[in-house]
Amino acid sequence: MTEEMARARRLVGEAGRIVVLTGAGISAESGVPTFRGAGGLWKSHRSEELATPEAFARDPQTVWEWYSWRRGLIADCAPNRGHLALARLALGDTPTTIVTQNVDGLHTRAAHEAAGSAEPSPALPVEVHGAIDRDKCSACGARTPGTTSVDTSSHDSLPRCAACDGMLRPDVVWFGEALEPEILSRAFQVAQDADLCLVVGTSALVQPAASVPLATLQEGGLLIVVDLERTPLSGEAEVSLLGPAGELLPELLDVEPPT
Ligand code: BJW
Ligand code: ZN
Repeated sequence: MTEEMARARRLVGEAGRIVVLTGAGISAESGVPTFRGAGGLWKSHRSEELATPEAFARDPQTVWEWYSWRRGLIADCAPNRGHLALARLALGDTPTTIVTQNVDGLHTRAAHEAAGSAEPSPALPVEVHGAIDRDKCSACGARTPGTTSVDTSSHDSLPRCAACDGMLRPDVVWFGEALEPEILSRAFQVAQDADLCLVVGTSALVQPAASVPLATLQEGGLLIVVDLERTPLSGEAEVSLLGPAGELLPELLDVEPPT
């Protein structure tokens, strides 16, 4: 075991309350593409043409095609050892909240898998950017389970709200849109209350989510960063562990399934 890993394990063992902030990197080993970097979604797709309300207003067919493709891709993925290690941590004795920027639902699936017949709720994530498997009406805001097999062949075939006939859209947060205020304040509150923040697989470029770990630091807590590369938060971290989350998290957290 490296000295860094040993130090990080000590910090986890000593923590009274933990917050975890995850990003796309934790799901990379499950086969979900990240956004930035080599192989990232933004390499082949321009974010402003797909992940903004203006893009949806201009060309909803193209936006729906992209999200339908991603829904299908994610449906074929499963939580990896990193998601499961975090879920077991959250189901254990140290109060832990998982805050995720991911919309893929893999933390939720890991929570159910790790809990077995026990209560999964302590391991259910705070999803600050929404969930790709839900739809939201762009007119009245009603939320519904995601339309399966969206017919993107024409503008008129796109899914519509049963209540008001407005256009449905994926229930995710696009650039320029506000995050749900209650969800965002919950994320900052748990970060403030934590004495350790574990940041996993995020480039920490997208605000306001990237500032969640700063709330822990501002209250005198510590940071551990787990990522393939150094990120803007690495300089603030007590320990920076470089490598794949699916390998590092089980070693760092060393948590057994609940009996
Ligand atoms: C591994 C690994 C492995 C790989 N193991 N590691 C302040 C300053 C500047 C700009 C702003 C600001 N405040 C707001 C803004 C604007 C904007 C923003 O932040 N822009 C910056 C990019 C410049 N923010 C917003 O617009 C937000 N809204 C807002 O602030 O509204 C204000 C408002 C208030 C009131 C009224 C109206 C408005 C909204 C942001 C929404 C972000 N949405 C997306 C899309 C979600 C839907 C979808 O999935 O399609 O969220 S963008 C995308 O980025 C997605 C992600 O959640 C998010 C973060 O990405 P993440 O997770 O960090 O992924 P990557 O790919 O960037 O990084 C992966 C990391 O993993 C890397 O570090 C790899 O090394 C690592 N890795 N494999 C470990 N195996
Ligand atoms: Zn509606």
